[in-house]
Amino acid sequence: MAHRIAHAGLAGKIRSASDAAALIQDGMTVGMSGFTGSGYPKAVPLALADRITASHAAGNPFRVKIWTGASTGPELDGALAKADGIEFRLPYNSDPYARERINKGEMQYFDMHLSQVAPMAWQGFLGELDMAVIEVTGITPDGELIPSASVGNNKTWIDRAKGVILEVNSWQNPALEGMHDIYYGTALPPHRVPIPLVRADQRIGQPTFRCDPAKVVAVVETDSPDRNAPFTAPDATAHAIAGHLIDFLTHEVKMGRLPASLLPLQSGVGNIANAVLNGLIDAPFDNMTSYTEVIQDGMLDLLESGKLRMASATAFSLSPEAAARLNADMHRFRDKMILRPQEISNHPELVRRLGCIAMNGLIEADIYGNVNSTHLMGSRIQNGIGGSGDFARNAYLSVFLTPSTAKGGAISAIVPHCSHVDHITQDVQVIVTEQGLADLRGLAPRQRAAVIIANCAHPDYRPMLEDYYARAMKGSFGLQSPMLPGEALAWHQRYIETGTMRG
Ligand code: 0RQ
Repeated sequence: MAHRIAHAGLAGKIRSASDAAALIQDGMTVGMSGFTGSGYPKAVPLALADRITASHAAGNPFRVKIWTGASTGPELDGALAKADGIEFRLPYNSDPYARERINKGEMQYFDMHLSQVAPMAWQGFLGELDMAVIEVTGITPDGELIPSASVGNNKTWIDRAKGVILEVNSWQNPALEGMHDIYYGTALPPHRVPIPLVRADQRIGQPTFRCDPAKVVAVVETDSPDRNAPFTAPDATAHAIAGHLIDFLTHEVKMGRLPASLLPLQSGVGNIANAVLNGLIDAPFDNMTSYTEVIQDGMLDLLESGKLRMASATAFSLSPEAAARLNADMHRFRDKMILRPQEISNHPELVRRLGCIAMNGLIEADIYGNVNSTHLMGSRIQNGIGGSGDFARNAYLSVFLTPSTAKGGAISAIVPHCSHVDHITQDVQVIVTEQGLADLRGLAPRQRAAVIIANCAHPDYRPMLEDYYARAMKGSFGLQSPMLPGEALAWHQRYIETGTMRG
């Protein structure tokens, strides 16, 4: 391991995980690395959770505020939430224990656009950052840090925190060195300047994080895998959704509205996004690029097929098999991948300039094309907005993908009115379900309603939506976006009371 820590001063700061965790006090704000289950610290959060559990048992409350890049893993969010050690968390969570605490009202959760986290941390109103806990692949002889399998907000946490704890994880492949592009040119207004990136494959920064060695309070050696959740194989629904979208993209190329290599792809996480990427292997597009948040299995397959020329992201989000494949062939993949800070991978200026094709999942869409990505029945958080807002609003083409029903058909994903809105109708251009695709570009609300109900709703729910819409046309206060307020949300109330949205 010693060769991973090539800086003599920092090698002298090696401590055990529990000694490092002892430097974190009750009430502190801690910025941790980690993005979609990769590159998060594994040993210090576990040791901290043990300490918190012991402290609670002794009658001394102990809770910290946690900032991350996005979701992490069971050793971080899971362990700390189980220990009831998180008072406040930002920006994106998908851990089931933390989700439960949030929905029971036991944890404050500030769900933010991922591109805005670093700038807001610099603006200062989030408060001071007491400690950064960052996983790295190694430390160079001059004390610079070789990033791990995610970049996230690490640059900002290292710069802002009063103290830094480093976890040097020898499980991460040393050949990751050179894959990252850390841009140091961001500033707050009035000093902000254009970000000089005009192509998805461009490098504008340096491969390492700068870090003042004097700020490092402990270095912990680890050898632990990332979370790497497996993907389930795409089912018939996912294949149908992918098929509709690929037909649409093919048509757009034919009409001259997209180039034959498409435009840089942004793909959300989950099985449907993965099915779309797999479908693109056999689609008639070559020389594609991606400018996205995470590189998942499907993206790796696309790279291997030669159809995708390069992928730019802020993190990996791979199954164990894909992680092993990447690790075994890192040298070959490294030249085709760039990992950047999330304020750059998700930057609205860059998403708009590059003209990304955004493809994200949803919880529900209403008949006018507003989209709810986050709250079940309007109040229960599932994960968070993640990067979907950064991309949807600024994309060249903003697509949302979903099965037409959830919970075995008891819930329609197409509803009269979203119970919570993350993406307003202006940010939603295409909705795809296994039933079909609604191209909403250029359509006014009543035109959108007709296309969404006809093309996207499940046949079990289509008559109910048609009936509602016909009555709304008669009883609505105005006819720009016809609505019967009480009845619209009664769909959700019916599910809460009876377990089904069916009438
Ligand atoms: O819950 O497992 O308890 O049954 O929601 O749904 O079907 O597993 O779908 O994994 O594609 O996630 C929007 C959550 C979809 C995701 C969302 C229930 C359903 C299940 C999950 P159960 P599925 P997916 C860049 C992009 C926001 C962040 C984002 C997401 C659970 O895509 O988090 O886009 N997006 N980031 O049963 C009630 C409905 C429901 C419903 C689904 N209508 N009503 N429950 N569910 N629809 C990536 C990052 O930012 C990192």
